[in-house]
Amino acid sequence: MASLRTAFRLPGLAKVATRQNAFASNAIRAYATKPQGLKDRLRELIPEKREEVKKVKAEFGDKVLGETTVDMAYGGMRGIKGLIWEGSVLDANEGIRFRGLTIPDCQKALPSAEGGEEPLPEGLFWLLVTGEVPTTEQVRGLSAEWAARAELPSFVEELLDRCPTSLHPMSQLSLAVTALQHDSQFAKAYQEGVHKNDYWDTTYEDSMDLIAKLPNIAGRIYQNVFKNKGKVAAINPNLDYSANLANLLGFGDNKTFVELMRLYLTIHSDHEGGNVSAHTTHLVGSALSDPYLSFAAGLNGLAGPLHGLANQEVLRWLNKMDEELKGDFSDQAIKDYIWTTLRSGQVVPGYGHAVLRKTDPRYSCQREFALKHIPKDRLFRLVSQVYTIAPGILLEHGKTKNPWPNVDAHSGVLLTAYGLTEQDFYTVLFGVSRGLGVLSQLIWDRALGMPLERPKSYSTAAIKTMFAKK
Ligand code: HAX
Repeated sequence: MASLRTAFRLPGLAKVATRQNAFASNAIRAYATKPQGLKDRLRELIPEKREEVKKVKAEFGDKVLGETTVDMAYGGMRGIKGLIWEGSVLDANEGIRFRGLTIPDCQKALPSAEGGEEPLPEGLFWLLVTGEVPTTEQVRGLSAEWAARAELPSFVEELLDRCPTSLHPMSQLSLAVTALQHDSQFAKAYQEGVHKNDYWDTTYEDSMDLIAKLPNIAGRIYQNVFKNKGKVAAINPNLDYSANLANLLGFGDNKTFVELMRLYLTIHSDHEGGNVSAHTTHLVGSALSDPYLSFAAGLNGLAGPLHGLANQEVLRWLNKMDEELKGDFSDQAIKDYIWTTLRSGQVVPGYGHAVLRKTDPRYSCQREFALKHIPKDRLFRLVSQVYTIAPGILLEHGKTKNPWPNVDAHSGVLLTAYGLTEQDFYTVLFGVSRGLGVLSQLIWDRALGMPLERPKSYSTAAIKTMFAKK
């Protein structure tokens, strides 16, 4: 782990990181009484990073990143290189790297809970914010800090309690996050005339508050909608973020489910900057909308069936297959079912990706988890069988650029195996995790003075005028 820590620091930060290590044990021991540990580290990093970006812009500012074709403009801007995102990079064949670390690297390097094996999402957040692998003590400190910030204002609890149970859980999540804007420190500081150099400070505070409150929101939605307004457990300050979330959902006694939550919240957090939820949060934040408004916008994008809602759609599709095939899971029956989906003009949910061209490593690590913990689960075996069949059919169908499964093809099966069978809730868990990625970037957006985002658009008439004669 020590070598990974050394190997994967942000470029240009090695000196500070070494200094950090030198005083780490004292600083970290003091963490319990000094809950600003991560913020202190961030405060040290920001001037260096500002300097680095200034130099990069001065040296490479006029270099060309790529060209834009008319097809790209009509084609959802696929592949246009026009965003800066610090926390993660997605490679078409390899998949995601968080600050240089693959998912298996994170599983090895990031601290786990006592008695657990999976990485703690607190560690991933620290890594995303600082570019450094945190110590176990730093991660424990973050768990404690989030627990201390977790309480919801009573009007947000009431708002959720008044929602009809027929309102989709993602709409309720977005509503609650928007309502939390009432207490935004960023919005208040802006009204009071804060200097732009200090925007990052209240963005950090809002982001930490918001992340801390997400489990309470998710737990309340789950209990209200699916458990007939069941009692929501209290946050336990001695537990980590995922264990508290599992408790709030009512699955805290199941150690493997808690481990699943730790893995789930880690791998769903960040997927570079261009995906809908990440880009939307970043875009809305660029108008200096505060973190609550920015993240609520991102959640509204995550709630689309081509993005995060695909995890719900996968389970519906599998259950419908189960129902229609009446237990006949022969390869031929599954092939026919997939072809029926395609011929009716629908997508095979959980398959394909705008960037990836191989099996999503987030799928693979969930498959590993299933092979370890639920190898004989009926639905898992069905998902595994679909994995051997669907790519071939999608290739034969000839449209999809990537016939391989993405993260959403697997997550619902694991949740179902542990009793969390309410598919409409799945994207809420994705949303809790996504907060870690997009809010860590939002802090850097404000620290680096990222400006208002405003790409150029053209009408079809303008395109014709530009190129018709050429
Ligand atoms: N089933 C059927 N057709 C598919 C397909 C699938 N799984 N994936 C792509 N296609 C189709 C597209 O609809 C498109 O058809 P048209 O030319 O008729 O418009 C064609 O293949 C080319 O699409 P593409 O370039 O391969 O894919 P895109 O970059 O346009 O879209 C999507 C990427 C993920 C949206 C797409 O693969 C899809 O709809 N997949 C199913 C839904 C899904 O699983 N979404 C979750 C993605 C991961 C994620 O964001 N999680 O949150």
